[in-house]
Amino acid sequence: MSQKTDIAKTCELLTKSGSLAILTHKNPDGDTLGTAYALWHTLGRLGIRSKVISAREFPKRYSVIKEYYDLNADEDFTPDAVVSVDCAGISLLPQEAEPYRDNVLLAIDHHGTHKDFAEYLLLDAGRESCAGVLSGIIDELGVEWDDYTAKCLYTGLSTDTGCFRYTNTTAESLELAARLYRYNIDAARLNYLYFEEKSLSHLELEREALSEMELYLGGTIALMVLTKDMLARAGAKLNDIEGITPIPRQIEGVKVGITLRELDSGNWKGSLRTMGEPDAAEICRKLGGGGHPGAAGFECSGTLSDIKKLILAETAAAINS
Ligand SMILES: [Mn+2]
Repeated sequence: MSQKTDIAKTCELLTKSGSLAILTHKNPDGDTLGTAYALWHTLGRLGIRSKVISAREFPKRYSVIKEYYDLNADEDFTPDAVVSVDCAGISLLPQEAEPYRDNVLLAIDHHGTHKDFAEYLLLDAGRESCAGVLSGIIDELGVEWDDYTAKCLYTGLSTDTGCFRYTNTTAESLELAARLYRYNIDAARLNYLYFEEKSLSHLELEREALSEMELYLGGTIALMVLTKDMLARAGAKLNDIEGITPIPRQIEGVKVGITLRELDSGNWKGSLRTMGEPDAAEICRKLGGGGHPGAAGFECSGTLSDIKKLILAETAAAINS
């Protein structure tokens, strides 16, 4: 059981450590990366050494914040303590975090479905992004923001809110965005990279997935499947898949958009998107996953047809309840 903690105690934990490892979740997204790099940068300004531990396969669109880290980070030390950001459970840590996973001192998170694994937990489930949670920590630490801090925080804030379009976007999100716009972040360019640019492979994959998309329950559920074969045909890497999961929900009348993707391990990863109602996290929890009301996921083994039946039954039950 994690001990719930507040921002003051979080700052104490962060600053009393001589050096830190910062863990992101696997299949890293803009929020976990933006938060991790902003935390690394902030600690550095306090004279505390840290390094970001993330999956080796890095989403190319975020190189815009990684480049600065790669140029300036000094990873040649053994950390005294470990902190995770935006990670809702120990099973969501990447392989690269293996040496650290049993000794996580502090988890900073915003997932309502967080499953305890760290000694201390700072959880703000009402916050749109982990970057938003971190923005309060940086202020409490008394560290001034700079352009890089702002770029990292904007990356987390904008990607977790779908560029301020999802139901988790609040007045507080937009206030944070307004503050970030006062720095030199070139938001238009970041928005292009995060929300518009697609590789040709991505579009090939999208075309094939769209042609086989299925509708259920009077058109209220749309289900899209991405198999390993489809990825291979399109020449798509993990990098190319980001941004594909919101597609099924874009169809008029669809309440729940489901994407099932075959993983290298043969397992299936499900991603659900809703308008917050029905609660995607509640549905995914039935299959051992979790997330947010508007966006959630799960991973399981089995045949595609069995998993389809399972997730469609749970989704239909949630829509009909
Ligand atoms: Mn997040």
